[in-house]
Amino acid sequence: MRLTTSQALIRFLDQQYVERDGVQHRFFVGCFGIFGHGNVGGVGQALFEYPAFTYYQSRNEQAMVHTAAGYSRMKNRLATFACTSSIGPGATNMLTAAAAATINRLPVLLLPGDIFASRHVDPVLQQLEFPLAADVSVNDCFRPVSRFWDRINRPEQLITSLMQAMRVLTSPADTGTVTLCLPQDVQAEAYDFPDELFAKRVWYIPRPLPDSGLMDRAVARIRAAKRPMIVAGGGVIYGEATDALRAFVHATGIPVAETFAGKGSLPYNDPHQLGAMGATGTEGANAIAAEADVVIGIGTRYSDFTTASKTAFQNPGVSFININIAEFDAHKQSGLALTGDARATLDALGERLARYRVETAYRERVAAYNRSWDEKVALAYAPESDQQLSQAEVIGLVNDFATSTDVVVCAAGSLPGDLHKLWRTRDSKGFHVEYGYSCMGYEIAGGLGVKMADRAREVYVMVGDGSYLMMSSEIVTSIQEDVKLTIILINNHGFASIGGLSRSLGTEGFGTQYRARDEGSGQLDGQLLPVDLAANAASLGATVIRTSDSASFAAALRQAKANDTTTVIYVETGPERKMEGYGHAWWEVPLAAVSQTAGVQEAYQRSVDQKEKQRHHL
Ligand SMILES: Cc1ncc(C[n+]2csc(CCOP(=O)(O)OP(=O)(O)O)c2C)c(N)n1
Ligand SMILES: [Mg+2]
Repeated sequence: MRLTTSQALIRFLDQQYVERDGVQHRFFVGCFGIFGHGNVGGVGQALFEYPAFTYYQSRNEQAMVHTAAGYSRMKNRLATFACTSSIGPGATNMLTAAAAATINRLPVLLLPGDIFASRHVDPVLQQLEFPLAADVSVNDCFRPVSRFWDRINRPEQLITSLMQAMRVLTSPADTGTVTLCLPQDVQAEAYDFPDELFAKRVWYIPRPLPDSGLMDRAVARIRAAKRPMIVAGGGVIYGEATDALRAFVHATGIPVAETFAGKGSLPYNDPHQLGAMGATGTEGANAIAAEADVVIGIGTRYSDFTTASKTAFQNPGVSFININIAEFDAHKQSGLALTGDARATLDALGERLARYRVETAYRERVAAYNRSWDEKVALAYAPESDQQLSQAEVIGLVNDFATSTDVVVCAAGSLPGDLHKLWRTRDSKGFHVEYGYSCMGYEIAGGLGVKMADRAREVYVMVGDGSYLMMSSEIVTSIQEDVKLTIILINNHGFASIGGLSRSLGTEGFGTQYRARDEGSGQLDGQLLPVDLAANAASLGATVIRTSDSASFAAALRQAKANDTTTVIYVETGPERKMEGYGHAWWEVPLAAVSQTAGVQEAYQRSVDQKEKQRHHL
């Protein structure tokens, strides 16, 4: 079939399916894009001529990739979008979100335009010339943030490259950002492509089991354990292993603590549920982790927030068993690596562990932690005064109002830690906090993808003023596509999270408030900036409700639910009523070894003490 590179590409994408557990899913639901000279006559023309493959417009290339990632996370990686950009800035705008998708192990297909393969007109508008090597363009920046990268310099290269692209995108172990750079001239060049390229193709997603000998060892180790615990990561949810996990913990009594991506693996009120793990962890999770003799990590990357910067697991004899589809992660913490599918492995382990059960006293202690934590949550939710709301009260109001299947979306600032601790998650897809890259700007763009993936759920995007100012543009896309979001915009006049961090390091919140430059001091410590974010949101087309206290906030939630377009609930929160850290809830950030400030010197000494607790787990 004689087609341009771009036409062949779009036809191919339209025919890709994945199959897991006997169910097929269309893998690409369409293509997001912003056109420029680097793609308008290529991929743009192909989309124009092939409307069955839906084109979606975005305001910002970074945002559209976040939307694709949010969508694929909500679909447990069984579907995603392609994203087309022009060359140069349109392409590099996608870099941040490309890294975010790869870190979060989410499939997205990027199609950045690239400089002319012919080189005849170099330097084309927006080309960065690299004097030492003529085959380098800004798109080479995508290499370290992609799980597969190629540049299609001849139309027929597409044939082999697409097969690798699909293998990686649909591989639970290898998935992440796939980048196919498309030189702008090659996009429009024709070739006689084989018909088979355009036949329906189903990529089978297997559920492989780990090596049987390793399973024997894992079973022996768990049977000998007195204080085993599970750290549930995103892999439990993406692998749809939550029912298997519940059956496993109910049979064995082994408790569960959850990472950010793993929150929702068990309902918040399951008696085996210890809640959030690590630096933002609950009292119970961190107390049990400190004593655990065997830690079973399932689908987790063991980020520093999870391990409390390697201080969480203090039992001198602690060892790790890691169930992970990616060998890379399965070996972390020197773990016994059960490389395999989370669900299949849990089922098989459960069978082999028949009649194993942790001691009753241990179970009861875990159940007591579960109950006492929920009392702390209730206290945090309860209004402290009828003055300004605190962030915890806002979280409580949203959680109390949301139904069990509604979704909270967040990414950066002080909200993720508070949500990790305080959100009562009742459904495995109810907690969507991007905390692999903690990328300010993900919230609204990612939330758009979440809602596109499941329109039956209300999606509550919780976003700070700092993140909102970085990327609120996708409110416009939500109006354009009639994809309703409820956005809770929390204004605390700057970077409260980093302000708190800065104070804890002795640097007094320097540079973290949105204040004018003061003529006297010459610093940014003057008046609060006269920015009206509510008016800003209204100007983008959202319905905006300004709230000031719990009654007006609760009323706004009801009104937002009745609305059928994107609604922004604006609230200013008061000085932080901070949740304290529990147990080994440390997070390592570097501290100045030399300083004139007493606060910095004291903080440095505290960090030296903490560092003594860091372990290598060899
Ligand atoms: C793109 C990006 N830049 C910088 C940071 C570092 N950072 C983390 S939280 C934060 C402040 C977020 O401010 P806001 O959204 O208002 O939330 P708050 O801290 O006030 O809760 C910053 C600057 C980041 N995570 N992402
Ligand atoms: Mg803020």
